[in-house]
Amino acid sequence: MILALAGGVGGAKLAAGLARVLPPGELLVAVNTADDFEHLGLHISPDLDTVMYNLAGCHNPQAGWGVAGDTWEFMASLQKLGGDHWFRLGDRDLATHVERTRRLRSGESLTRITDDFCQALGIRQRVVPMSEDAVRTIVHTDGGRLAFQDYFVRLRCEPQVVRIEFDGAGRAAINPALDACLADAQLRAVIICPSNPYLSVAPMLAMPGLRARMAALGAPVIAVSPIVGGHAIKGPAAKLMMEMGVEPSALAIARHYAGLIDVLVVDRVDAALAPAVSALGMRCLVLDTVMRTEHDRERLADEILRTLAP
Ligand code: FO1
Repeated sequence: MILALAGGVGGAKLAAGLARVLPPGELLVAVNTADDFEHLGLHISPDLDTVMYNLAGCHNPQAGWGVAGDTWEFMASLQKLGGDHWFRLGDRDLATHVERTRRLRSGESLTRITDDFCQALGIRQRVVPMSEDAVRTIVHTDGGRLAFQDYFVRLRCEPQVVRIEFDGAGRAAINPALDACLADAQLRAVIICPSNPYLSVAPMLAMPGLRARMAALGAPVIAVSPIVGGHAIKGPAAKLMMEMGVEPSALAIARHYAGLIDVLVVDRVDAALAPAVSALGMRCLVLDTVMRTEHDRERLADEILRTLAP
């Protein structure tokens, strides 16, 4: 069994690669839900959907989020009516949010709904929200306190970040499937996908017990650096690090995860950092980590899995 922790586009890409190389019953993808929010009366779970669409192979490859070939008639009509149009919901994607919201309101769990959506999309691996409890990322910036999607999408990550809060994380119960996976004697590794460590992975690790359980595992915890050559592959990770006084580098990612991970996967361009990463008490694995093509995702997943004991 392999447990992957994912959030955002980088996480979804590696999760999709793992799904291609592992037997379906041997992968659990636990997904960040701290980016979730209520918008236009709908419950939006961006990271769950990004993982789901990537595993189903129907993701929009340009944006990374949303559905391939989607149309924007709903958004255009909404804009005409003077409605909020800063968060773009494609016509096909909209069906996911409407149906999820309807089922949540009728009392079904996000886990159950996600299971059913995955089945409907032909996904054979298990994808679960990190928790059923609401955890919400609040970004404290030079412009004040912002809900995550206001910071990320509406303001395009422009405000300077002072600190990040995960409202509700301290009271959130780990998803029972994630809990069971961590207790499973067959667990071969936990892979922290190349998701933003501060925005996508940190909310998961802020849930009581998760970090300690991972640090105490017999199985290796492997993280893939989302910083390559001092830059984030996608998104605001490098900008955020600078604003928080950290020089963006794969070594800074190693320091960030020190005490939790056994292995850090860095890109070949960062090979020179390997001795400094190892000096932090973890193994440094140097691979091609940039996933431009579907083949890259599969190859990276395969190379990581090959390093595990049989
Ligand atoms: N990201 C954007 O930058 N702009 C959008 O308009 C946008 C809409 C959107 C709709 C549905 C969805 O599932 C994701 C969407 N995202 C959009 C991506 C998303 O907000 C972020 O990538 C994640 O929350 C960060 O991981």
